[in-house]
Order: sequence, then structure tokens, then C-alpha cells
Amino acid sequence: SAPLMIERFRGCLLGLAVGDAVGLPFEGIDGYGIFQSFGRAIDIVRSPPVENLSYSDDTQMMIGVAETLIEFGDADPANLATAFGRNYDPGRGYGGGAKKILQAIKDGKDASSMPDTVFPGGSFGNGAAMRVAPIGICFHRDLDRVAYEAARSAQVTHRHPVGVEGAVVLATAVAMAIQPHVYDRATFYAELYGRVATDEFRERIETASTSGNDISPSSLGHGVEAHTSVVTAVLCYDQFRDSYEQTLASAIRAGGDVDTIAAMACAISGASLGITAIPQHLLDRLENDEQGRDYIDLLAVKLFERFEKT
Ligand code: F2R
Ligand code: MG
Ligand code: MG
Repeated sequence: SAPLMIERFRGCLLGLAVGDAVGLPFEGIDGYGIFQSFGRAIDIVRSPPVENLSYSDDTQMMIGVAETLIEFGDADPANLATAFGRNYDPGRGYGGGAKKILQAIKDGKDASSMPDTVFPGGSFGNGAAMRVAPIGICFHRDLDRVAYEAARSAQVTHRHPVGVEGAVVLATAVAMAIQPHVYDRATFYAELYGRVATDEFRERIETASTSGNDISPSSLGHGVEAHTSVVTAVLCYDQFRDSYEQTLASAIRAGGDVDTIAAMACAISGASLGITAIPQHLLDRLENDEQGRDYIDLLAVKLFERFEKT
């Protein structure tokens, strides 16, 4: 039977954290290198080479998005900036531009213009996409609202159109996946295509839509840039819609920015399949300190109560 909506909220947030944490040890290694050193991706998922699964910046920033939605009901950039600065721990492995902006916020400086200058034209990294999933689950009944809130959530750190579109695409994919209505492949990608204007995204969404199972997700890229990782992650989900475990393995096979591709793919998969689809042994190994597993689960329940029960 279809998962309950509360299971889907929990599956999305914890799915993202588990994907991030399982993928983190492989960040920066290509798929073949991972296979040579650690074996098959599916065996890595079934028995990760590290005992304790620690998450990275992807999950830490997702927590800030979730906290902001719970407290304020929307993705107002000023409120998000406060949450990101409050939670910022440089030891979690942030991108170079993000680090500068978040450190300035944490130090109480006015960082509002930094996203325009940290890279020429703004950042097109995947940092706005990797954290955006809570927006997709909260506003899933209104895809225009999802796109609007995702775009403004990106403004805190990512102002390049490609960086912004990464957040819009990922949030829209999550929003479609969490709905009881099942989107067929053509409709799913048509919806994503309609939300973007850059060639970087349009070409990759078109390829994913037409090539489907005939290509490996990594052929769309596996980099730290939004356009070389977001559609890759969407395809990792789409090729294995019925299995969280296989989606995670696919993200590991993609190589490169593995923690982030896995976080994004597994957020979509968890939203679709619910928390019971996440292997229990992975949840058990996920860090559970102050802002760990139980806290993330609590955020999912609070989001459900605020956005689903009204
Ligand atoms: N940063 C990492 N991993 C590196 C290893 C970290 C190390 N272990 C440590 O402890 O420090 N992972 C995380 O970063 C990615 C998300 O990055 P985000 O938030 O988008 O950051 P940023 O700096 O804005 O963009 C990332 C890089 O993309 C390139 N770039 C972006 N815009 C550019 C532009 N307009 N022109 C040229 N280059 C641009 C830069 O190289 C940025 O540094 C995730 O993988 C997350 O896990
Ligand atoms: Mg990371
Ligand atoms: Mg990463």
C-alpha cells in the first residue's frame, strides 16, 4: 500500500541525511575508483566501510531550511541566512564560496551582497539544490509555490541562474515524488523542463526524459556544479523508483560529488517511498547527537504538523 504522508515527510529528510552520510567517504572519487577500492556500490550500501555515518554540509543546511519553514512558514532569505549562520560548522565540508558567506553571517556581518560577488555572476554550485528538499514536501500541492520558494531560498548563497535552477528542479522533483499521484516519466520531466530556462538544464532534462534507462546517470555529469549533478540525481531516483537502496547505489556508482548526488537522489526517493524504505541498519548508524537522527526526524514530524494538518 502507498506510504502515509507522515512516512514520506520522514523518509525525505532522513533519506537525504542517510544518502549524504553514506556517500560522504566517496566524495571526489570517480565511479570506477570507488569500485576498485571498495567494490560494488550495492555492497557498499548493504555494508558501508565506515561504522558510524556522519553527515556533511548538505544535511546541515537542509536542517536550516526545515527549521526556518517550521518557525516562519516560508523560505524568506533573511530568516534562512540566520538559520544557516547559527548552524554553520566549517568542519562539515562546505564549498569555498558558501564558507565565506556563512562565516560572515555567523560573525554578524552584513553578507547580503556577498552572493553576488563571491563568484562572478554568483555561484552555480549545487549547494542551493542539496538543501532544498523540505520546500518540496511542504508546498507539494502547489508546484508554482515550490518553484517560488526554492528560487528565493537559493538567494542566500547562490544567485547564478544555474545555481537557482538547481534548487527549483530538485524541489519540484521532490514535490512530485511525495504526491500520492504517480507522475509518468514524460510528465515528470516535462514539469521539470517547464521550470528552467538555461541550456545547461534544458539539455540534460531532455536527455534524461528521452534516454531514460538507456544511459548511466553519470553521463549527465557528477560535478559540484548544479547543472552537472542535479539532473544526475533525479535520474538516479527515476531509474529505481521502487527502491531507496538501489537509488543510493546508483548515486555511488555516479561517483564525483557522491554525498550530494546521493543526498538529492535519496531525498526524492525517501519522499516517494517513505521512511520504511530506508534500510534500518543505515538509520541505526546515522549520527545521533544534538542535531542527528532523532532531531531530523522531529523536524520532519513538525513540518508535517505545520504544513499537512492545516
Ligand atoms: N565542498 C565540498 N567538498 C569538498 C571537500 C571539503 C573538504 N573536505 C573540507 O572539509 O573543506 N562539498 C560541499 O560543497 C558542494 C556544495 O557547494 P556549494 O554550497 O554550492 O558551494 P560554492 O562554493 O558556492 O560552489 C561550489 C564550487 O563550485 C564552483 N563554482 C560555483 N560557482 C562558480 C562560478 N560562478 N564560477 C566558477 N566556479 C564556480 C567553485 O569551485 C565552488 O567552490 C557539495 O558537494 C557539498 O557536499
Ligand atoms: Mg557535503
Ligand atoms: Mg558534496
